[in-house]
Amino acid sequence: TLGATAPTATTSTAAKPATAVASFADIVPAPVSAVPATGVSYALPSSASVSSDVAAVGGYLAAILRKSTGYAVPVSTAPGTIQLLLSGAPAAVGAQGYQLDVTASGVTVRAQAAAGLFAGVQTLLEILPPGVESSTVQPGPWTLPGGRVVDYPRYAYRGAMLDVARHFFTVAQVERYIDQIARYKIDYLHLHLSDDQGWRIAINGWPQLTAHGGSTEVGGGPGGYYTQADYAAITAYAQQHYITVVPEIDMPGHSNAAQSSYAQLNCDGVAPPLYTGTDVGFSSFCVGSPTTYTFLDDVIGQLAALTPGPYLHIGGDEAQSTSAADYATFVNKVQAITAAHGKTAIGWHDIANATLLPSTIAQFWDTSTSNKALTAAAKKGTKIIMSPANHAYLDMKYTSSTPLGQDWAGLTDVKKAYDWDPGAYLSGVPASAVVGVEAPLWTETIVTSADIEYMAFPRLAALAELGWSPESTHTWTAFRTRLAAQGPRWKAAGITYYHSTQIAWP
Ligand code: TNX
Repeated sequence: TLGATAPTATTSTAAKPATAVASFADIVPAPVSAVPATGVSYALPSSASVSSDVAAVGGYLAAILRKSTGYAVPVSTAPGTIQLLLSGAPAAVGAQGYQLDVTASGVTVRAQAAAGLFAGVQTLLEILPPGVESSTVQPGPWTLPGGRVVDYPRYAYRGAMLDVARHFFTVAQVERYIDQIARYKIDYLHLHLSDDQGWRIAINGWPQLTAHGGSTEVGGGPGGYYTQADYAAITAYAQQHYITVVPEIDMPGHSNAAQSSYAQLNCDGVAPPLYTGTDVGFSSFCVGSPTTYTFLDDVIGQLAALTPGPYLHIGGDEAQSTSAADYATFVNKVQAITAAHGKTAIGWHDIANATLLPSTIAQFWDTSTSNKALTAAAKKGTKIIMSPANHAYLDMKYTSSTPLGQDWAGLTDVKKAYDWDPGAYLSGVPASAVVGVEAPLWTETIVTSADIEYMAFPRLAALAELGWSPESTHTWTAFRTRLAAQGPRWKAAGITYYHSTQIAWP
């Protein structure tokens, strides 16, 4: 059961502490089990230290604590006031779960693997006062409520997608988003690296892709691209946050930037001009030309070599300028190329119209709750990532007056983002076919990090909870309260979140 009330803070004066003690009931995503120990709390002393069986996770926690507490927070192997241990965790927590104990004498996180320790650290931070999110020293006291959390995820795939093609975002901006999504136990970052409006990843031997195809973006701005070293830096930073990058090259449509860079990728041999509008469905690689596959073998091969994770996203959406027969031919060839480079393909659910390899994963993005081709594929074993546009798309407007975003899938305020069940959403698709959820952020109207944050928060937290928390915790009224407690945290972190009127922010 979830703790309903926060234990009262013990302070030496009668004055109300500057920061109330957080409650186990406020943890987002809701944990599997959180049992408060009535009357027990633990305040970090100024001598607080971290010991960790995984040095990097200890270092991550200590760095956050140092900034906001101003304490030295050394990391050592001698038992610290906060201990992160790869021993003693219950078997049920698996590879990503953890057990967190706060007693009168200290804090212990136990896990079976480093990723579990990292997840436990996120929960630990959430039961510290909101000021812990600040990058400057805050007053404290740094009191944690006593009790035990035992926690592990519902789904293995809990994703966020950032479209760096419609508008380009720098390595630092992507890293900032990684910092933010990691706090909600997101474990995949899908980067939409190419579209009609821009090509964002350097490919050796094809320099025009970035020199020309990367030189603009929606609205005609300068665009940009990642060198292979930049991309490696992003994947490494993500790995340090236990996040796996899924790179996407969208094809056979959404391909104008590449086709504009190389005439030979067009069936008529003519390179079209760069495109900075927001229409979709007008471009297609030349499916019948061997050059197309020579090119894609280089792209997929290099991207596969650079990508530590198992997945490559091959796009496949809205190929309205590709015939049905060509589409199937193309998707089948690209799946084979992806497999030849040792990766598992993910594609937008449109790929269910081709012959899917057993390992290929389909990402559902429609607004309907039924899809014939996808249901048929699921019955043959295809696994599905759920991103229904009317619930999971972070680029939809919250209300008709939201200054950013689109509304083709409807308006999506927090309740709509939260109130659906990924496991029971698609008719005819068994719950066992669903491997997780993803919150895509398309960026036709999104230009700055503040824009990203305004669209992602609070909805990303809703999607993260759908991905992590057991279905049994799913209650809008409880979620609203939990989410409200995130407001002061986002404020302290400098995140420009949307103050939805559906939430009673403190
Ligand atoms: C549809 S959904 C798209 C994207 C757009 C998005 C805008 C999907 C797989 N494709 O190309 O950016 O809508 O909301």
